[in-house]
Amino acid sequence: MRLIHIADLHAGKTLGRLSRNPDLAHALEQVVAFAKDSRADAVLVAGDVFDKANPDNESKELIFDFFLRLKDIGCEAIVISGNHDSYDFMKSISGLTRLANVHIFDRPSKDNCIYSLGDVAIACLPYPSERVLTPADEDSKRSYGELVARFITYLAQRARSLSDKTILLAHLFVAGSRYTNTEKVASVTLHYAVQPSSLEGFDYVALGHVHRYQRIETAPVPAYYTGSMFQLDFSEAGEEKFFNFIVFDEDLKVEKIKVDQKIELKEVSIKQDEVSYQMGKLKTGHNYLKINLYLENKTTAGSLLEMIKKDLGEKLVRIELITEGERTPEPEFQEEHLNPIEIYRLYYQQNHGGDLPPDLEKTFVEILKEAE
Ligand SMILES: [Mn+2]
Repeated sequence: MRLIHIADLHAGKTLGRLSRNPDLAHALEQVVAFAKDSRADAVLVAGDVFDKANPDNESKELIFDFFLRLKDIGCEAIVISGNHDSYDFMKSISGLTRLANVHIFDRPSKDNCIYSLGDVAIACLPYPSERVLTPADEDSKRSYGELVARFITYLAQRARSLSDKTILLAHLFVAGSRYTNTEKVASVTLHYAVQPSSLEGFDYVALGHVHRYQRIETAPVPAYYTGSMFQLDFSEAGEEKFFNFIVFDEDLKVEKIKVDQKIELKEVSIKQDEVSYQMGKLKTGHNYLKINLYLENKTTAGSLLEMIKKDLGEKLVRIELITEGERTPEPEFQEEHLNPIEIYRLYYQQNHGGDLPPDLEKTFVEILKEAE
């Protein structure tokens, strides 16, 4: 069996006003070409197919075209929802996509969790949101991570009862993995972490959610995040992107395949007096840019800014003006530095935009005290 493992497509992702769908299309073309050349049997898509719960039409067309092109070359797809995907939206398309041999698992379910691909049993765990992991009474003291671990043990038993070749396809945060800050911050905190030891019982674990390519070295079996398919935001600037090619016969071989980036993201720091010299270089490069502009003289900033914006046009995605001594420190996203209120504030910012309203924060603190 020949398999391709990809994850975190984020169709519909934007950077400022820029659509990143051309970047995704470029990556998916490479996946289709590789699937054709390698005569792959199936592509495993480990969640976050879409960036938003209600994808726009262009993003839907891009994803459906990808599925159809796989169908044309005789390659199946097994797809799970990620935390960015809407369970209900994924369910709504799953009937039709089956006609293209695309099998969507929209939400965690004990009844519908295994796809048999030839002699390989693929256990599917779409993002286990807390809403769907309602613990039974006797489980009420168990943490989220423990509940998910129990579910994974169940999946391993189910898969093993069907085949001696098993794969877990899952969208979750494994403790100790290195993330990039483009994941939703609240979803990569310790509260949501699943221990690597929970992944036992499979021959390969295809993970999605964390956007940096990595093997989970502390897991008892080969377990990989293949990461996002293009640099989603400036915190992923300079990172190379990959997918995995898995040949699963008597033994299992994993090959890491590099994905060429259509346009690289680049963050540069420039001093005010270097602007004209740097501009020539920046204009010619094939990048989307974030510029940190260090100012000594604020009074000329306006005209300088106009000049930079005019010169760089669409390439300039973000510019930050920094006056020496006034620089606000970058927010620290490491979960060990954040208390629950800070995590909630970040969660609110990311999901609703803007700051957490004071009355909501007050209610949150009250509930937190009660819970503690
Ligand atoms: Mn993601």
